[in-house]
Amino acid sequence: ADVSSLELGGVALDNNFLSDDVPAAQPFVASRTHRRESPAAPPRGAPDGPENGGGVLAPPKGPEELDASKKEELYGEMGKPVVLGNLTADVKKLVDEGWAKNAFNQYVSDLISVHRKLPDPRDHWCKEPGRYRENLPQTAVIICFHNEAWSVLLRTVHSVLDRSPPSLIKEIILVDDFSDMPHLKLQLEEYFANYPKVRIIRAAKREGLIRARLMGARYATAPVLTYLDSHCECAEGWLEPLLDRIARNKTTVVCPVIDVIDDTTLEFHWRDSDGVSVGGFDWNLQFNWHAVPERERKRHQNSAEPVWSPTMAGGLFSIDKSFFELLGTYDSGFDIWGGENLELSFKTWMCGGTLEIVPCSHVGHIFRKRSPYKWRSGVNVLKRNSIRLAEVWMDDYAKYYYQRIGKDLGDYGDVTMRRDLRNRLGCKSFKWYLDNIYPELFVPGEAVASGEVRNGDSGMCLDSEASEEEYHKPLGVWQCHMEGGNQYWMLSKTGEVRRDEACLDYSGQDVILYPCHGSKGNQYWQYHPDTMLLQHGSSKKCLAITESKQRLVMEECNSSSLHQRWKFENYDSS
Ligand code: LR7
Ligand code: MN
Repeated sequence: ADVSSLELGGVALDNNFLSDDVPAAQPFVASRTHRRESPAAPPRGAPDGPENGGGVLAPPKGPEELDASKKEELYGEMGKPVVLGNLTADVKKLVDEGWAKNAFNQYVSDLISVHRKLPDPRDHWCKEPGRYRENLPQTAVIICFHNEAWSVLLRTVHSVLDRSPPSLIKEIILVDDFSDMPHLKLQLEEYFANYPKVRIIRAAKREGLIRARLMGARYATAPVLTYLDSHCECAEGWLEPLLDRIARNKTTVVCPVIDVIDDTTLEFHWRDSDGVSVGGFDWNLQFNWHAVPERERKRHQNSAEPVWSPTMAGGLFSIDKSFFELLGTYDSGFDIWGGENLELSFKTWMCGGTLEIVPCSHVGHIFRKRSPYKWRSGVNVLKRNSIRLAEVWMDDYAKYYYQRIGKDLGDYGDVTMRRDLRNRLGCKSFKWYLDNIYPELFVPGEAVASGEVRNGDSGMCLDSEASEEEYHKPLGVWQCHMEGGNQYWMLSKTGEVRRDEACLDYSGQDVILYPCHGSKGNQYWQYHPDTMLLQHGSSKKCLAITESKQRLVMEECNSSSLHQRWKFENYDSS
């Protein structure tokens, strides 16, 4: 059915966002001779039932290609890693192709049963009698995909069917976001023909993840929506603790603990309740994980109890359908991927709901290092989505994001209807959200100085990605570009020069980036706006650029040296 012309979330879809690089629709034929064979069809007469065994893919080459010790077992059972031994050139080619298409090891996934068993990652607390309500609401499980690998998609669906009480699954809605991989065409309908709960919906053009999710919601008849990415594995007992929270309060939005499925070996790594993280974000509007803060730990007796989380990762969550609708679902002006997780997080909290991570619920997800599919050319989709988010939900705090992206907002479309929605719902302010829900976040407004940090007359600026990979490495310099990003720094009231969680740190060698610790010491800097010296607290030395202007050094302070002069883009002298 062509549902792409529907109005979603009250906002008509525009058709002009498609650009030429989006793959053209393939003729509707399933290629039977395609090398990646599909797993055996499920035994007839066992619809939706957890069948035993079966479903192991015939590997493209015999298992003699693999590590001999693996021959006897079923690959990857109980979440164990599959390690490929020495490969022939032919198999290596297949492995490489799998990586190229999916950005994970598809070859290894194809060796593993689509019904593989996983270890039970739950805390005892989760299994105590009477822990969950008797009458839990049913859910629709919505799985959107764009060109997902066959075995991975099937394993996602089977993990839902095999490890959820059948009475709680009303339907599983697979939303194909205009894939062109042949196995995702006819074969998918055929495969699920005997699974009455599984419905397949196809977008008539590439909608992107966010509008695909909205399509799925349109078709759902259950009172609760549960979203999963298309490369997940639900662990034993994952669903009941999620639905229980919603049964108790419809405005609670819940996320499972997201366990890591290794992209190379497909090993399932689960973390116990003590290792649970909550979601946050930084002023690039990027999602990040944090340890459960002290104030939140104190609210609980047991680490398996649901914890409040400022944000969600985005892909895996359950929400009451009517609450989702009340919140205006997603901004359907969001394209492809990104930003929607923060949108839903902010408005859940700001408009009267609660966002939780539920440690009793575990779902594995294959984390990838790159995105294997095509994005729109010529538009920075993520930036555009984030600007829409900031414009509607972040009030005056939007400016801190804009400082990061160089202040050029470009065309982000019309957000009037989203603002109307917020007003209609009478949601709280972003300041309220920061003060009450995410007090750990460093707010740039509390900074004494911010922006680029420009050296004397060299045209060079302090520059680093400031990601975790950059920690412990010397801080770099680069030509000033006035676009924020890697050149955006803040000087905090307590004397840190920082970006998000990374602080300039000097312990006698190089000036490096190090996680901010808040106890001054090697991270304490004094800026003298009159002389423009940036002086290190404990060593009393000053930051300087080398003669060659390629590196930073610490020198005895000398206010007449241009090499030691640093100008913060914005300095608040008050
Ligand atoms: O155009 C697209 N259409 C789609 O249907 C692009 C993607 N998709 C599908 C895709 O097949 C996949 O199932 O959307 C899903 C998410 O895309 P991924 O898996 O390529 O990205 P990701 O795992 O990095 O996505 C995380 O961030 C996204 C931001 O928009 C979404 O919120 C994802 O759901 C989210 N995934 C998770 O939260 C799982 C944990 C990752 C973390 C942290
Ligand atoms: Mn994903």
